[in-house]
Amino acid sequence: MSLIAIADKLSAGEPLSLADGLALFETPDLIELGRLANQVRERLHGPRTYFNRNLHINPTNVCVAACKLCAFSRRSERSEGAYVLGVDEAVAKLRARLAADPGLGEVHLVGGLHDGLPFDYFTGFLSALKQVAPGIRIKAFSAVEIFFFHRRYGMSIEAILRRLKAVGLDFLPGGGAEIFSARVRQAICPNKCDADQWLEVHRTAHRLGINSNCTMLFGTVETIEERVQHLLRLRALQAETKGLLAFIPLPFHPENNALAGTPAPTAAESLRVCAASRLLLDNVPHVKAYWVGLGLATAQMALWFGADDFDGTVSEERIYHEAGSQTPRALTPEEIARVVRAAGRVPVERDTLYGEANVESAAR
Ligand code: V47
Repeated sequence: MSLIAIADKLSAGEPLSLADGLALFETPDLIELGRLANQVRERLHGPRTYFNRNLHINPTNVCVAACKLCAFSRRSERSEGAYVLGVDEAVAKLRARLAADPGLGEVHLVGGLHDGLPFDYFTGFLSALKQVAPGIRIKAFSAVEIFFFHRRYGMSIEAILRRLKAVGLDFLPGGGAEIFSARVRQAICPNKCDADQWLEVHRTAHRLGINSNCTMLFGTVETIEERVQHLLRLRALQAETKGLLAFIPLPFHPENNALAGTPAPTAAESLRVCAASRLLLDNVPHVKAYWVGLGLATAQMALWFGADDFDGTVSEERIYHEAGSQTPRALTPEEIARVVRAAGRVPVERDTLYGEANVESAAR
């Protein structure tokens, strides 16, 4: 399948097939691939590049899953570097961030699968944060955590989501999808939910009016076909529910984890995945260049390879930095705007649901 034939399909608005996807991942013509993805990106969003003011909080790094890809998790509370954040500590972090930046719009909350905490710990966490700042949206708990709660606390996925929504959950982050192939999951994350279970959590969330993001972790042991199949499963979920707002390609970081020694994906590989994803996921509105994962330089380039979102100010990021990310741990909104403008794009501050945010301060 040539890129010319794929370009014709795209002009006709036809969804791409598995064979088309393989061709996108195999073509030597990275620039043409980027041009096609950029056409879609500009048709949907013009030159706009979205970002938000967010704060990452990871309640605990204690995790029973022991995923080989992860540098963040600790096996038990007794392991070196293990922690469980008290609700008061999380509230103090939020208050400090709000004092520094009253325009903060979102808390991004994800953590390990800790089997010794009551469900009340998590509901208490959400309601305490929401009480401090009722206007802030809480994007919390990957599908892997929701599925773990369902098993651990003996409630249906729907009941878990309803309980969390009632105390402040607004949105589900896209983590934990990794690669849906059972072969790959067995190799890199055998103890967490499988593809069907991950998809079922998002399907249920969408039915309850909770939107979500989705991700793909690339650069471990997956084949190109497994990447394309992953993207096609996300596209099928979206065709069914329309609840996904953004896709985030996540390049593997190989430091301090059990897959150390695997070479990290190059910038060219990350740009290819970004562009191919933009073209295959024709029904997902946004593609995020998560600068913490990509690195700032590659994230800038990604804005010409299909991505229209730079993620956010982040602050307090741990998962990628423990796995070797060399980016800053946070950026100010001004720094993001400068980096985006330097890439030739127009920064637009957004809220969690892609409404424009802090428009007055952006004009200054
Ligand atoms: O699920 C963990 C990945 C994810 C490593 O929804 C690793 O807006 C690379 O999902 N190398 C968590 N990746 C991050 C995530 C995310 C990030 C930003 C925005 C959003 C969103 C979601 O990070 C995990 C896993 O796939 N991860 N360890 C690693 N060593």
